[in-house]
Amino acid sequence: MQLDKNQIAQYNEDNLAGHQRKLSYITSEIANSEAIIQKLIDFQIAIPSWALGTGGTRFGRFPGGGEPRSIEEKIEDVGLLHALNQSSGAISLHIPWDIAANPQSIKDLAAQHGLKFDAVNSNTFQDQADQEFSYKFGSLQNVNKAIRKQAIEHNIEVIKQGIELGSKSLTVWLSDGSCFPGQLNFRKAYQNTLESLEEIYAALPADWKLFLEYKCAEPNFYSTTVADWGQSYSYVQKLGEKAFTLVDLGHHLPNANIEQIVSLLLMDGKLGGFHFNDSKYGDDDLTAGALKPYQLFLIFNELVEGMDARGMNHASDLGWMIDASHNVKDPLEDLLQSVEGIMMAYAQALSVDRVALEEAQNNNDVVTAQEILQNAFRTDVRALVAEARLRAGGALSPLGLFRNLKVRENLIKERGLKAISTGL
Ligand code: PSV
Ligand code: MN
Repeated sequence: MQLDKNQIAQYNEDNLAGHQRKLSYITSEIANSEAIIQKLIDFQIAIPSWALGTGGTRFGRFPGGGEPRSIEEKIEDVGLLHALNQSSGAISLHIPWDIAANPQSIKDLAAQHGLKFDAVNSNTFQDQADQEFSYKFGSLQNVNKAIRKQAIEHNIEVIKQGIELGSKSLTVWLSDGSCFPGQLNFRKAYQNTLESLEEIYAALPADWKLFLEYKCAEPNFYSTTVADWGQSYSYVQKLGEKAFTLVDLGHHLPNANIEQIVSLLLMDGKLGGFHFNDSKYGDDDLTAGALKPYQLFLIFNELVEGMDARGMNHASDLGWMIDASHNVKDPLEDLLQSVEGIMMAYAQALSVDRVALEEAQNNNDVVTAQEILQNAFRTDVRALVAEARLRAGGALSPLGLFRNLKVRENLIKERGLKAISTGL
């Protein structure tokens, strides 16, 4: 299914008066609203190819129908999101869940939808039917050199596929670790992993980045070989200037101060990018901003401050991606909600009065500092985000138009009720 520009224009026309009323109020409240709108237009959040279908638990899976059955249909789905919000202009592939048999035609198809290829993701956390050795006891950390070699070669193959598609980064997430005390020599597991990563790093093109994602637990529940930002940082520092830590918001122990982690990684030039989601108990649970929107805002507050301090381009100098998977919502609707949540946190962070905040911090005026942040967070910036979409050619309310045009019903008609997407 492809959206017609006229349908979007008509929908916007019908909803314009209400929007303009809200916009004129917020622009009178926020001094730099025009600059914020411009930054929002530039900001793109990549959609993971595995989030387009239902999933997310190791128990039942309850597909709602019309899921994309091929990489082409996944691109079509991201194209739909991008047409609606003009902020989802990239797709991140997970290999081998998504293999582009004919990279040039896949690249052309993506370009038709205005999409680029974001980071490519390797997968050594599952065994594939045709692979020689099992990853049951780890991949890059494995005590067996031949298994490590197989995992290294897979990552190099993923880089090659990424090159053909125009990706510029590889994300490595390892499920490596141990389930029981005594199973693993931590030091040897670290050293094997480092050596393996060095070989992968050596295969990176000059203009590529390697993102090393960490996760505190699951599927191993005693130790994880890249468990937290400190461990990821230790690896990426040794690897070199093209290696960075990737922060997935769902991968921390409870109450971790993620905004502080972000700030310090950024300060040291070692923050590579994000996997956005929200989380109460486990991994990739919830829509970004669904549960802890203040935390998401505080993270963006550090990002804006830290990126500006280093003269970085907000839109292009870090990798921005969603990583979520849900069982009970329409995946496309959920992704629209996530993008909206992220955009709102970003817009609020852009509206923080940095001069006043710095002054409050220098005067140890804790109350004023807190007020400044809370005021920004409590400001309803939805009209600014909608205005950015409107100017970029998207819909005033992507979710509203999605329902209005019965997009899911159409996808079910095209693909069938039993169409199921690859992924977890
Ligand atoms: C692991 O939980 C993870 O966050 C990694 O990013 C994987 O690539 C993705 O989820 C798989 O769903
Ligand atoms: Mn992730």
